[in-house]
Amino acid sequence: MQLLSQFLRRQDTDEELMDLITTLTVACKEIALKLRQGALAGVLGTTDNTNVQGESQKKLDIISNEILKTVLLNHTLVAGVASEEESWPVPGNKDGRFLVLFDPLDGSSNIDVNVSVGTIFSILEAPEGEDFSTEQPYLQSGRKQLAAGYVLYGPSALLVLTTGQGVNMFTLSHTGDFLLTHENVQIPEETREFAINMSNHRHWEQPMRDYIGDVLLGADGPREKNFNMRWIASMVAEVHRVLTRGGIFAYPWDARTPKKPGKLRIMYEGNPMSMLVEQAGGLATNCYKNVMDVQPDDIHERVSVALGSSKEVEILLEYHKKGV
Ligand code: AHM
Ligand code: MG
Repeated sequence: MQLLSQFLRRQDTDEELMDLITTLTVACKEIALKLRQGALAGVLGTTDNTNVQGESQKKLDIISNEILKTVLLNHTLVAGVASEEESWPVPGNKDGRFLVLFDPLDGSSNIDVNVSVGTIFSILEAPEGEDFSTEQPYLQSGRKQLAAGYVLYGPSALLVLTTGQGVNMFTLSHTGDFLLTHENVQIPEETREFAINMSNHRHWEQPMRDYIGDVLLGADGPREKNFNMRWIASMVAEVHRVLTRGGIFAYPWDARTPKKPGKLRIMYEGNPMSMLVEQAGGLATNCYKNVMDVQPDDIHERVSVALGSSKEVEILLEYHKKGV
């Protein structure tokens, strides 16, 4: 079985990018360890703090964020980091080549019930001569990502990575190495499985309600086939299912927050997951266009997300075209 480093070398990955990815995995292994210990290490539960988006922070949100910051900002290649849990970007080495953006612990509302969570990351080139404590250098569209991925902390810990040459999965071994276990992952074009938080139905745009309405009619409706539904409430686990066996995952626009297109954040969730999905042959949209073509104006900007099996996402896009 191949080590992550051997695989990246085989793909002719840029040496410095390889170095950075290896460093990221060091932080994720540390997070995996904390998660494994759970209540024994006293790391479960909620703090009195809220993050910049007004969400209450779990102890493990803060611990994971600190681990990633410490490991990455001590690396000379890192010019700065931006995190879902930080109000502002944090500068690193001003001559560093990379910016790293991350959601330290996605799905953390599930921590206390021991459901799978994950670290999502996105790597960008650091533009020269910029101030990396400001938002500007980070506001690059998803198309500019050099690499993206996540580490899913589930029954096994898995690194799912793309450097723009397909998607590959690496399982954390008992020796602490990420070993290649799934090569060149491809999302099936068609699916009978959807994932959406149905409790928000009344707040969606009409095209989304129409689409889901027809899906629910199953074989008796215009789709002429029955669908199954899943909702883990942990995007990283949801996207992992889509990458593994296909499906459509959506967190759409919601009338309760009209100025915020959705719940998920473009820089830490939308863009990295979209790069993985597109690299695996799927589609990742905001219901109107590809997420990675959206130009972000704010480091914590939200985005509607509908991603997964290409033919299914195309059908969803048709409902939205009709609705305009
Ligand atoms: P988080 O980054 O604070 O964990 O929030 C994002 C999560 C996603 O992982 C998941 O898809 C969604 O929030 C679940 O939302 P809901 O609580 O509406 O089911
Ligand atoms: Mg998240």
